[in-house]
Amino acid sequence: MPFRRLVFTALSFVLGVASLRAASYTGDRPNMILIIGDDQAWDDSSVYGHPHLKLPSQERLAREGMRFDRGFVTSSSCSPSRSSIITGRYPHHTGAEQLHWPIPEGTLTFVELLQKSGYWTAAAGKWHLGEAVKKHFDVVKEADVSGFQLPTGAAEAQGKFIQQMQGDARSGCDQWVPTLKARPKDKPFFLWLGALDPHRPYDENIREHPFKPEDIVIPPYVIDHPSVRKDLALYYDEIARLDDYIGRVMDELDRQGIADNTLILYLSDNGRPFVRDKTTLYDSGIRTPWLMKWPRGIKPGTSTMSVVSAVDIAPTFLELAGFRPSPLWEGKSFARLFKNPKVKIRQYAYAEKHWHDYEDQARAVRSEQFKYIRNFYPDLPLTPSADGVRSPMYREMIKLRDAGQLKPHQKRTFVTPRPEEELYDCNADPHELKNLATDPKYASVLKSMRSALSDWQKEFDDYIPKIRTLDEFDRETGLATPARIRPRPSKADMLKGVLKGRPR
Ligand SMILES: [Ca+2]
Repeated sequence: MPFRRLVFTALSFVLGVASLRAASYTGDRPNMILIIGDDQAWDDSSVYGHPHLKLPSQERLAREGMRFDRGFVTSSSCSPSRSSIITGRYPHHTGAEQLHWPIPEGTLTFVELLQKSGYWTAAAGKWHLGEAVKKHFDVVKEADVSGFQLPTGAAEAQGKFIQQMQGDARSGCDQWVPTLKARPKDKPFFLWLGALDPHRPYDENIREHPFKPEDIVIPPYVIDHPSVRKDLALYYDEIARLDDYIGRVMDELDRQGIADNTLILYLSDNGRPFVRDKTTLYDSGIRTPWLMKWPRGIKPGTSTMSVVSAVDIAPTFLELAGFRPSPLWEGKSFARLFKNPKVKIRQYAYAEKHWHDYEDQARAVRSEQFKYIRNFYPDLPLTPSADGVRSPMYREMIKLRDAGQLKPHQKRTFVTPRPEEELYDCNADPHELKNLATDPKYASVLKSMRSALSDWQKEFDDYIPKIRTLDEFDRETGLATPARIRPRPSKADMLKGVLKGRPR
């Protein structure tokens, strides 16, 4: 372990204990519920302007609470994003920055501190954080993901899933309300509620009124095709199913008479599981719907443009639970926004891209208006996640690419080399199509965004690994390569393997 990391880890332990002791509790601490959607892009919601994707529960959260218009996750990848939230650290500091790496034993989480301070802590639904932090929860009701992650053996070779969960259980949300009902009534509680929706794979007819091809909004950087509209409609169906479950949680809080002092935060771990979305550092990958309701502390029907990051959730929740601020947490509490939505919490949000089915390394910094991306492996194409490669959209795009019929923006997922630097005006160009990094008019913006990223990298000891990790799927077919083994080894085990001469 590098010396600075060692110091950090020791400091984490000391500060963790100290902040625990320093906490001053009242008998009236809020209950807190974190609901995490799985792959919902920020704008695939009527709350954020989608004309057809009507989501009554997300609308209710916004109407009865606060809508955040600049909310970002730190990784556009499931487990690294969640690991960053629960540890309150940037992905490269979690020990779990690659997809499927478990959080290492001994890692402090904000949930552990809540638990030690008297909260009842429970998780239900999608887990994806590894075994070590399960003890920070009094109860973990983990959704069965056997029909969700690609299996091994013959089914794997064919790229097929084995479905075991049936019906609404496949949402991953069916244990949310039973968990809330089972809470002890004499303590405050924290719930970590993870959905499997709207992650792939998709089923037809999960809704009484499924979305139709004409309901679909197609981003300009991908193609319009009947199979694409159908696939996106199934994704919308799952977003709507998840929305139903968010509503059931709110209804249960009302039924128990505890809604007034219960905070709900809904966000997604990353963006849309389609091409140039999930796993990328564009807004369609890292910007998330971010809705909070807490009648006692947040004025209804408010919104904020203040930039917030998912790394800010841990210090915010701990502040609300009576903990003092601590440098242990790499984000900043945004609780001040509840009283004044105009307060600036941070000038920039930061995000990281690490291996996710395929190798890549990139970092991004986002201000209220601009996005700067630094691609460290520009020789690699911007391949989507393997489930995206197997999707109808990518299959059609490969056909059109081979026929020379893709438009320039649509080719970007295949083209190498990529630019080392990208700069976008996200207000004027929300799909991030016009790279301004070489435009002299934006030289000063480029300079300040570049400095912001480099300062952050220094402050948080960021680094690019010396050795590349092998792709575990073919970039053209999305089928597994011999490098794929399950369960995926931890970061420590993979590094041990590299030292013994095994490829990584
Ligand atoms: Ca996800």
